[in-house]
Amino acid sequence: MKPFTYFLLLIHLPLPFDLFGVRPNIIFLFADDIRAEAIFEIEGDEVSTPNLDRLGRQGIRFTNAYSMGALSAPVCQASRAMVLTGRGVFEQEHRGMRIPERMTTLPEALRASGYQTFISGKWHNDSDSLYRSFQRGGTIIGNPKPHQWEFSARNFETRKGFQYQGIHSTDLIVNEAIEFMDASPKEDPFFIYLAFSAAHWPWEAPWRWMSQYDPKDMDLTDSFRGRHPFNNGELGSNGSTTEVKYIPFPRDPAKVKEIMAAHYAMISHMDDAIGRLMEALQKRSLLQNTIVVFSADNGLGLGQHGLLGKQNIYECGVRVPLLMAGPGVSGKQTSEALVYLYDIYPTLCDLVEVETPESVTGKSLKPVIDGGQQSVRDSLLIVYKNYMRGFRMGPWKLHQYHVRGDRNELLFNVEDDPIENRNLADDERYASVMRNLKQVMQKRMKELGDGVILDAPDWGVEEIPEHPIELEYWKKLEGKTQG
Ligand SMILES: [Ca+2]
Repeated sequence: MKPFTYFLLLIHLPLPFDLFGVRPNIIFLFADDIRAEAIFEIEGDEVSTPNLDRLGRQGIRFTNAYSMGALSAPVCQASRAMVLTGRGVFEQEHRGMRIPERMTTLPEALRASGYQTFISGKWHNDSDSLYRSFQRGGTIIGNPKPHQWEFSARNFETRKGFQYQGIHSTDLIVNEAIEFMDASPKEDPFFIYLAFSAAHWPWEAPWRWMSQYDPKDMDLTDSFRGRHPFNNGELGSNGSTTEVKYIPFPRDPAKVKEIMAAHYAMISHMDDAIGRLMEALQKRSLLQNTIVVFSADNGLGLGQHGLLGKQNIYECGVRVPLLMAGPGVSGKQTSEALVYLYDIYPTLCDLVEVETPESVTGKSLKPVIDGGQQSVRDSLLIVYKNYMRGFRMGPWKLHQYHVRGDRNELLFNVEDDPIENRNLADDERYASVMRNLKQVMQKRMKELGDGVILDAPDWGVEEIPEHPIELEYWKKLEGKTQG
């Protein structure tokens, strides 16, 4: 064979990185509190995200990506632990607060395979796992309070806490990532984990973006309600357990629109910063050899079903944007495969040919990315404390609620009705669908380590106390969490 033909053959075959050169870099952009339909242009409402749209077109978008939920009110902590460990919510310790050494984190696995690992932004888990995972880091942020440009933080390198005052947290962490790219040794691939504070409360962005969104122009979805039809266990005395408790029942549409406008401005500002990061990659000729992942830890209810926040199992709370682009991920793809956030870990390992650690139980999406498979699982279980269980299979989503003896169930066809606006649970035509779903759901629950027995009078489990009592309870038990 002529050397040239041989070369042509080689470039069409996947190359073992160990033998033929450096593995691709990875940038993991992890946003906070962004529901799927706020980002993806096809489903999208009024949020402008040109850079994320472009990335989505270059790679693959997973339109059925979910956080599995949480067994405690700070749902982000469980979600981040799942992403970092590649394990489900029932396979965490301390509800994700602490990541024990026996669970190898994604950055830890990459680091062991020669990656330079870097973090900037939010870390809601323990300190030991943070330093096990990353060699380098910038500003570690808890929740920016009182402002996105003024908050207490920790310097990763000195390990010291300090009072940050400066540019918006979004610009800060993107700048730190660019500085890291310039300082990192060129012979090694890098893994950059950028955990945005956007678009979590406080909802603040520079005026250029705030001025683009007039609260009066915001469209409330058809699923907007003044209050939730029944107690889901997390409504609290004034209607919310979260930072948005200042909009009591019945929700005031004008107030919800104010939050929407600021939240969307924050997303557009983050998109602009991501654009800057992509430009920086291009200028350094790194774009072709970098896998970019974008996702969010959970969604955010903004008046849907009368709910605010993310302590729920509706699509607005648990379905998140997920896109991947770069080497090994060909463009213009959309996948409807049912995906958990904790599948990202084994997927990235497969894409860069790093062996997935045994502690990982997520499923690699590489067969879907390569086009050989349509899906990696037949159904998804979604969890919130011991009050709520959701089950997605085919076009169906079944909700089960148990709050101190009160039971409720809802059924939606989320393919026809993605905002879960038409409850079919009381329609006799769907009685057998519901029975079947519930049966499979119970089976999958057992497989996933869920102790709930749906037919038992008390679900066969103890009630997990309501937030914020619960937070105090866990703090006392475990010591203070970091961030
Ligand atoms: Ca969050």
